[in-house]
Amino acid sequence: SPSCADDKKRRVSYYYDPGIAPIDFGKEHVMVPARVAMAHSLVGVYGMLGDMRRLRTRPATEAEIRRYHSPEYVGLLRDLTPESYANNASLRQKAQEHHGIGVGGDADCPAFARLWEYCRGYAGGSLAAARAVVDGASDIAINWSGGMHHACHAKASGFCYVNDIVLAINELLDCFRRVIYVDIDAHHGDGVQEAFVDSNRVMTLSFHRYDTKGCRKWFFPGSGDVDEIGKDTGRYYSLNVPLDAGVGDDEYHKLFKPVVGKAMEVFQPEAIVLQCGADSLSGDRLGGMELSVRGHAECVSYLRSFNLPLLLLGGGGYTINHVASTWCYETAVAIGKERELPDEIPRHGYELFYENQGNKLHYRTSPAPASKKSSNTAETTKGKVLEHLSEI
Ligand code: ZLM
Ligand code: CA
Ligand code: ZN
Repeated sequence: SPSCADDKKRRVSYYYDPGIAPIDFGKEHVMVPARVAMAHSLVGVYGMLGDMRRLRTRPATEAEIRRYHSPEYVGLLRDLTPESYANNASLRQKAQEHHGIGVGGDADCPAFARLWEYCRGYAGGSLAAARAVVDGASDIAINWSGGMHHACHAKASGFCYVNDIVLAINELLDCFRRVIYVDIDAHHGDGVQEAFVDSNRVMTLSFHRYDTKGCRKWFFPGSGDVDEIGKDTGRYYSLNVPLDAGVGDDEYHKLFKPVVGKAMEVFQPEAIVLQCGADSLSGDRLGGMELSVRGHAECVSYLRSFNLPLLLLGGGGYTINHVASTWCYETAVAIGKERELPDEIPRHGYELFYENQGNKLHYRTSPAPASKKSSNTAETTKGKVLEHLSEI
């Protein structure tokens, strides 16, 4: 169980592939893979690379990706390029109609240059991270380029093509009896939930913004109601914590700690996977939530304190300077050096990106105080989730 003063060091592995920097989803697309390069650059300038084992790995193979995705879909990802998409009508039609890729100039999941390389890279990173904790070489393994929680068996969705999380969890299941998956991205972790919906060896627990169905300001992907709890053998092993827009640190942690604490107690996992989507931060272009960097990172500290093998993955995050600040700080939390990071961002080549946050890691947030109504809703939600957990 978690202890407060948690000064014990952890052996940390870290994956970074410089091939991510030039990946471009298209002009003005909100998903900017270069944010991972920015985070890496901060991790370097803060002197943390020497505190971690660097995971050097090959890209995931087609066979590894087929462990979850359909052969047809994997073949399509391999063959899709902007050129084949433009020139091969049957390939294009297959991509659009059956596999969620393309469709319109503002597509969530476009066919961009080096798409296959990108997918193999981030999936390879999450597989290497899983193997690093399986073989006991590391206590914590980090892949900020992973965390693509919406990708399905045969379909791309919400900027995600290959579900590296499902691949990594399957790798963990070869060695651990039970794995808990916690998802703090502002969006519902629907792809991971779907993959393990009938399993009692994987508990999925997503915190996300959720607007009741039929609501005018419906938030993607629209699933993740508190009453979605899994099927058959997996009943009570999929859990969801829907939140209102605007939730800040205090309200978030009134739910996060009791719910995650109870889940750890009743499920007794042997490993933890934490998707650290940074679109739940204050000021994100898409998320509409109000977490501070410390509030977000508190989720990492809390899960770290259970002293179980821990995978830290990335995810969403659309105000890229906030994303990089957060993942840098969370890397420090993993190695136990967060108190040693100066708040002033050192010069490192990307410093201009941080000007509108005053060149501070911990940029200022201004969450509105929680309303009576939203506090009541949160209490009700907490009660329902704890009730589901009491069925285990
Ligand atoms: N339109 N360009 C989170 C995934 C969220 C579906 C409504 C596209 C956007 C968004 C794309 C440049 C994670 C939906 C949105 C506009 C159908 C979503 C390209 C702006 C742009 O300017 C944009 C032309 C684009 C996409 C906004 N898409 C905002 N929200 C969501 C997907 C992924 O964070 O959870 C994990 C990585 N899609 O709401 C539409 C219904 C496409
Ligand atoms: Ca989530
Ligand atoms: Zn998201």
